[in-house]
Amino acid sequence: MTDLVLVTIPFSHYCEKARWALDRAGLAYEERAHLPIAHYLPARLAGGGKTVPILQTPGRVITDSTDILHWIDDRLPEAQRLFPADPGLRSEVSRWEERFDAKLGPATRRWAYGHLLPDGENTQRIMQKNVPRIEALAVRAAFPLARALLRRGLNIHPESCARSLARMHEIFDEVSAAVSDGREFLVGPRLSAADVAFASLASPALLPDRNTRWLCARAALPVAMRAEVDRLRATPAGAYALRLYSHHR
Ligand SMILES: N[C@@H](CCC(=O)N[C@@H](CS)C(=O)NCC(=O)O)C(=O)O
Repeated sequence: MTDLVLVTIPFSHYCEKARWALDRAGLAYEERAHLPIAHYLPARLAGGGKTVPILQTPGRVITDSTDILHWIDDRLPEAQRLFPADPGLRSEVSRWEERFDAKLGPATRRWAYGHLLPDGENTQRIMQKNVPRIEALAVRAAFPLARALLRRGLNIHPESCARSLARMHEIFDEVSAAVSDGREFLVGPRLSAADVAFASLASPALLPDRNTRWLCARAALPVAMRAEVDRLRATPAGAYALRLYSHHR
């Protein structure tokens, strides 16, 4: 029994970021997962807006993944928090995290959908996992419509996907430069919100083994996507994110 409810789209990487922080803090929660578009009503009923994750707590409803991480931090001893107390480290963590939230998350999402949506069979399989049966049936019955809505909603076409891939490379290069000295964490001596945000928001482009429950196995990816995933996994930034998944997720 728990009084925390997390409303999600199960394969959303922002939701993965919130789940990671909740799991790491040992906080029990009930996840209510929905498909994109089908999530609108549950999100509203939960007291949120258009986007997930939404965390319902006894005191308030939190409608942004970063705010969820801060709320969790308030419940943890200083040594376990994702935002360090030291002002210099804290502002560096926040700077990276904001960049990942604003630029990396939208880019990996658009790029991954751009590859996955044409592969109707695999995408339907991903979408039917972990959601209410009625939504799984609906997506099976009306996949072409769902696909068209997603393409329009996320502005997915070859040029925008190419721009997103360029943005991903830019951010991976920045992170690779920062971790090329072999450090375990992006900022400071222990896991921070910058690490959790990077690994989660990069996960559609890295397919960490620990995240396949929410996405799919690498072997099931379209060939061109798999090739890029393998390239990104081999970068210092990719290797660092995969290490975070192996050791800290
Ligand atoms: N800044 C928000 C972004 C969350 C976000 O973009 N969520 C996406 C899923 S990946 C969403 O709910 N999209 C639905 C929509 O915009 O209609 C956060 O960090 O929580």
